[in-house]
This record gives sequence, structure tokens and C-alpha cells, in this order.
Amino acid sequence: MKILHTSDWHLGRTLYSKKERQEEHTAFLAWLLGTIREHAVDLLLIAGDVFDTASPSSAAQKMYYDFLINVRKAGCKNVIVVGGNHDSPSFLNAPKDILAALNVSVIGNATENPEDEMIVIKDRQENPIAIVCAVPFLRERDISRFTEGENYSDRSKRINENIRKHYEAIAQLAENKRRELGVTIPIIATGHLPVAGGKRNDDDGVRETYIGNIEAVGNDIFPDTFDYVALGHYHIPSVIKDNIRYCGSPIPMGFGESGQKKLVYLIELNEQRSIETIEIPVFQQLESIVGDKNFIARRLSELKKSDSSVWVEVIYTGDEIFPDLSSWVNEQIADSNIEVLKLQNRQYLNEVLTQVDTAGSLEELNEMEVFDKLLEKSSISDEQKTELKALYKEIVDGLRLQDIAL
Ligand SMILES: [Mn+2]
Repeated sequence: MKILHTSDWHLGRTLYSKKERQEEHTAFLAWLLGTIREHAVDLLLIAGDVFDTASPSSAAQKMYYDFLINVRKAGCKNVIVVGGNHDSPSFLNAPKDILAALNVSVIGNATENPEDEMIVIKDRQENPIAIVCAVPFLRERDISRFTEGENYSDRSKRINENIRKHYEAIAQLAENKRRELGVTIPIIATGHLPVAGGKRNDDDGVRETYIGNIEAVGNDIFPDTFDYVALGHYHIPSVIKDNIRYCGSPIPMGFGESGQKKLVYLIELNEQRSIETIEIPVFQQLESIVGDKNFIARRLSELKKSDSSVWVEVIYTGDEIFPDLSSWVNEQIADSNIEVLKLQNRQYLNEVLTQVDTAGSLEELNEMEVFDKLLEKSSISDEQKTELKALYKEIVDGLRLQDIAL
């Protein structure tokens, strides 16, 4: 029994609203089909966030449906798709019946009946080979049925407890089912939720789920019944327990993830469990360049020489004031395959963010003295200070000439 675990495709996503990711997604899906064929995968689990938005573009939809048709041709007989927090349950569920004809099971959201999430996987001879508890992202309203008779004052505790009960209920159903079938087959679960221990970073594009309530549920919410739990939601792969894992998104969602390895898990469940990490190739190089002028110049020139297509963010952190950063960067990357998608001048930001001296003392200073104070605070070379002072004086004098009160 071979299972491939993937999640968080976010089809239709753009990078900082500037770049379509369609080419990368197309390349990833082609790679995935090849991987499925090569490893003779029996079951593909897609653990939520198939699409980036609730109403994806027709191009994004086409990618998804084309893939589902091709996955069958690649020899994988079973596909399970569960909804994530980005997916619209009704959108995902709409083609449910027609996809069932392709043996693709879609669970867009949790229903009144947890039994709806239980799927028995069969081999070519129609023998059961596994039971999947296909749990989608659980919205608060979906799991409120467990709250009757309970009185948790703390909402976060209640959510955590309701999620735990949901998994407990479905694990019980699966165990009953296994007993009824009279076979020893694995029980697998999915989930799309934040679990404690999952990795994150600042720029990973993960949208908060249970806002203001819980950051993450405990990793003890999954009963021992499950031989494997395929998680989605976090975009960085992480191992919560050996058999409870986030595979992460197949392409980086932001520059914070550049340089990270992207992967899918291949799980083999026979007498023993073995889990193989399969690395996803990089389809579009992303790089974050953070440093002073020299550093940025050197790195951009190296990238230019390599002649490969690179999308970069440039963050200037040097001490020197650098007002024409943008045009300077554009000069550096002229005639290259480098595209700058994000540009930030931290020097400038720092100045703006620094608290000005108390208003009382500000009134005692004249305009030149205020500027002197600002220069004092920043570690700017004396040479540049003189130059900046002269420029500042020019502006002040100019304003005086126009009779603007200072
Ligand atoms: Mn996601």
C-alpha cells in the first residue's frame, strides 16, 4: 500500500500580486504525475488548500481537473481531496459526484455525519486495503455539534476539544468498520489545521484560521488508531510525530521560504511503516538579498552571471542613506534574467520608525537642530552628513523663499 501525501497547492496564487505561479504549478503537477507513476502510488492524499481563493480562475480550475484525469492514467486508482481554509467547500464539492466516477473522493467540509468522511480504499480486485478518515479543515460551525451539554468558558479550549472529539469519533467509526470488514488494514487520517509543533515563518502565506482563539491544537488530538496522519495548512514541511506530518506547499509562497526544500511524502504501509521524503525540483528560483550596498551589488552581479531566471527581493540594511535605491537596483539588473519583485529600504524605515524626541524638547529646537539630531541617531559617515546637511539647508532655504512658515 503506497500513499503519496501532498497539500497546499494554492492553485491560482500570485506572488505579491505581481507574478502568476501558473508555470510553476504546471511544472509541479507534471512532476507529480511522473512521481506517482514511477512509485506506483495506490492512493494520493491532497490535504487541503487546493486553490488559493474561494472562486479560482478558469485556468486554475483547468489545471486541477486535467491533473485528476491524468492521475488515473498514471496508474493511481484512488485520490482523496479535502478542503482547506482557503478552499470554498461548496466550490470543491460541486463536482463531487462526477469526480466520484473517476474514483476521486472530495470532502469539502465536515457535515453532520462524520461517517461522510470515512472512505474505504480498495485495490483492483475490490479488496479493501485501507480506511481513510478524510477530515477537512474544520470550521468552528462544523464542529459545534459537540458543544451541547458542555460549558467551556474558554472558547479556544472548546475548539480544541471539539476538534479532538471529531477525530475521536471518526477513529471509532473506522475501527468499527475495520472490525466489520474483518481485515487488518491501515487507518489513515487527514487534517487541515494548525497543530502545535508545526513550523512557520514570517512570510509563508499561511492565513490564520481560528482567529483570536487558538494558535494551534495540541498534537495529542489524534488517536493512536491512525497509522498515518497527512496534514496540510503549514507551508513548511514538519514532522510532528513520525507518523503525523506536514508535507508543506510544493512551491514557495513567499521569499521567506526561498531556499527551502519542498517535498512530498511517500508512505508505505505494509507490515511495517516506511516513509520516504521525495524532494520537489525548484521550478522557479527565488532569492532574498538582504545587506548593504556592496553585498547587494555583489550578489546581483553573481546572479546576472549565472544567467538563470531569478525572482528576488532586495532589502537594503546599510547605514548609508540610499534614497535612489530603486533606480540603482534597476541599473544593476539591466540586461539580465533577474526580476525584482520586492524592494525595501530598511534604513529609511528605521528612521521613520524611530520615536522622535518628546514634543517638549522638539519645541525648543529649530529646524536645523532637529535634523542634526536625526543625523546623530543614524550611523552615517561624516562625509555624507555634511552633504545631507547642505541639501537639507537648501530645502529649508527654498521654503523660506516661498514664504512658507517654518
Ligand atoms: Mn495553505
